[in-house]
Formats: sequence, C-alpha cells, structure tokens
Amino acid sequence: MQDRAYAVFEEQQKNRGIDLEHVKSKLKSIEVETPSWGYGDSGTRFKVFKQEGVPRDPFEKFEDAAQVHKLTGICPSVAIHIPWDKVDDYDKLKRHAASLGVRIGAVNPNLFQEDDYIFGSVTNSNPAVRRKATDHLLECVQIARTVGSDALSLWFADGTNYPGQADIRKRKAWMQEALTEMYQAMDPAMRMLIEYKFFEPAFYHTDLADWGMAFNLANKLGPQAQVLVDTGHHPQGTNVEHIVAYLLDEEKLGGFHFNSRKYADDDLIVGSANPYELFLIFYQILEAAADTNAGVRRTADHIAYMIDQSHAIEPKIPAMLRSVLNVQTQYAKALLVNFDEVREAQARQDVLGAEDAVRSAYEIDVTPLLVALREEQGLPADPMKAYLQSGYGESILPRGKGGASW
Ligand code: AOS
Ligand code: ZN
Ligand code: ZN
Repeated sequence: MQDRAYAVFEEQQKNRGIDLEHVKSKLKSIEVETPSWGYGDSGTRFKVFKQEGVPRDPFEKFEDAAQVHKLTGICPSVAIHIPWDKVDDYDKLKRHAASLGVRIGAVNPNLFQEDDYIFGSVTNSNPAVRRKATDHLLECVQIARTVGSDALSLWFADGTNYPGQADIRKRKAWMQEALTEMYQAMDPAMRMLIEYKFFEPAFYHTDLADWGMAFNLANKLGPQAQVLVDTGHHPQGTNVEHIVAYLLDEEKLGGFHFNSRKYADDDLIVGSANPYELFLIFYQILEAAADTNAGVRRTADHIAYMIDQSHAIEPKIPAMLRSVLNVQTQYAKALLVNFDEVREAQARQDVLGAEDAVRSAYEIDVTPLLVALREEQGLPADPMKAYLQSGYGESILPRGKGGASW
C-alpha cells in the first residue's frame, strides 16, 4: 500500500519539478525544540487541572520529552525555564538529558512569578528590583554556559495596567540597560532571542509590545540579539508571515515559539486552527533560505524552532507529539512549493498563477512522503499510534497526581 502510494507521490512530484531527495534531506535536518513546561500541569487563570503521571521534577520532564524525540526523530532539545527547572546540579541535568538522547535547549529566565515583580522586573522603578531581575538574567547566562546551551529566550511580563501608572520611556531605558548588561555577559556563540507580546498580563501597555520594539532593541544590542516570534502574540488578523519575511530580510529572525491561537495567547496545538498560516511561514523561510544574500540565507538556516504550548486539557505527551507532527507536515508541504513556478508567475504579474503555485503545494497530501521518510530513519510510520501502543503513558501513572506545574 505505502509502496504504491509513495510511487504515485514520487511520480507526481517529479512531474511538478520537485527534487524529493532534497525535500527529504531538509526534513531530516529540521529540529523542533519542545518546552519543559509543556510536560507539566497547566491551565488557565481559572484553573490548573492536575493530571495523573505528570513529571514531578525537571529530570522526569526530560524523560517525557525524550519519548517525543524517540518517536519523531526531530526533537533533540528541550527548553528549560528558570526557576521552574531549577536544580542543584545543572551538570547532572545535562548528563541526564544526554543519557536519554536529548539535550538542553534554550534557557528561559522567569521574571514573572515573584511578588517582587508585581510592578515589573527589569523595568521596575525600584532599582533594587531591577538589580535582582538583571542578576537573574546573568544567572541564566551562567546556566546556559554550564549546560552547553547557546540560546537565551527572553519574555517579559513587564508592562502597566493604567494610563499614567508608570513612565513608559524610563521603562524603555531600563529594559535596554538590563539587556545590555546581559548581552555583555554572553559568550560569543550565544544568542539572545527577544520575544514580544502586545498584551497580558499587563493590559494597558507592554514594555516589548511588538516585533518592531523587539527588533529595535535587538539592533541596538548587536548581532547576537535577534527577535523571537511567538505565533500567538499578535492582534487578530496580523500577517505573521509578513513579519517573518521582514525580519529574515533584516537578518534578525532568531526563532519561533509555535502555538495556535483563536482569540489571544491561547497556547494551543500549533497548526490546529491555522495550518495554512504555519505553511505560509515556512514558505517565507524557504524562500529566504534560497536568497542571493548569504546573510539572509544564514539567518533562515539558523532559526530556532521551538514549541511554546501549555496543554491544559490534553494528555501532555500525545499533545506534544501532535504539535511536532503538525509542524513537520506543514514544513513538508512548504518544501513542495515549486519556487521557480512562483517566481515566473510573479515576473509575469500573474496574480492567480502565483497564488496557485503556492496554494497547490499546501493541498498535497504528504502522508506517503512522511511515512517513507520515517521508514528510512527507522522511525515508526505513525508516531502517535506507536506512542499509544508503547505503554509509556501507563508506565508513568505511578507518579500520581500533583506533579510540576507552572
Ligand atoms: C508568554 O506569553 C510567553 O509566550 C513566554 O514564552 C513564556 O515564557 C512561556 O509561555 C512560558 O510561560
Ligand atoms: Zn512564547
Ligand atoms: Zn505566550
């Protein structure tokens, strides 16, 4: 069955002018980082639901994340959040990860969970609080060094709820001051990925509200600072793929926090409500990866793909598997775009022809391709089914309820 399906697929792609060996090698090299916090209990501001079998500590989070990598082959790193993943011995955590076949990815400083930060962290008008927040950023640089991570992901809850509550321009300066200190402490191989979000938990203004503010700051800091696009952090109707193209062209796109949204920062399974947006993001990335400018190509090839989701009602590991598979599927579809065809249609100013060249790739069923790819890699043809049959989900139930949560 699969052999026949793949033969038909191969023939079809050959006729479309697509080099499947190239497509497969790209699919084999993409890496999608999963977040440690996605394996713990989470919820909304209304309720955190406790599930059975949830990891009780960072070590167990890595054990669950390793299952996702084992079955998909594309999730070799796991982002950590400090202090959620605080341990006495980071070297031990690093070794534990390695023993499971994964590694520690982006280090995320957490500056939003302590009472001291009620009016902000690095932008707090109280210098003692700003010092404490900046020291935590420096501590995270040190942790990244210890665990061998080259990425620091920064998201700030800082902002205000009311007009006049604080001096917006002073806060802007304090943000830059803190990040400059952190930037200077980083090793040359490290990258600072600056995330933005237009609202929540602050509702009047957020200190880093949009990509333009993050971009401006990253430019001021230097080449090791780049923008992190969290797909859920935009107002309704925003053209996220346009932001992606713009930042790529400026060589300032550092990474993604993938998730899906309907109304706000919903943190739902990526590609569940808006798969075409995800496809179009990859289309822009692949377009940039073939640019004549080497800097743009390098930027496109060094994007940190990360998932940022908190599954409140779904079983954690299958929800993460679904997310990773959705990313892989849309990436595979984007790889089937015939870029020559798009460019030729653009040159003719053939609006419908260009649109068709992009959309028609999205409409192709890539299942035979992904199954063939997994077969080549010794991975299960259907990772979700393999997980459900593996018994792992049952084996962790003795952990009980009341595991780690945010
Ligand atoms: C918050 O909205 C952001 O997306 C951050 O990336 C945050 O650090 C992450 O969601 C963990 O809470
Ligand atoms: Zn995020
Ligand atoms: Zn978010």
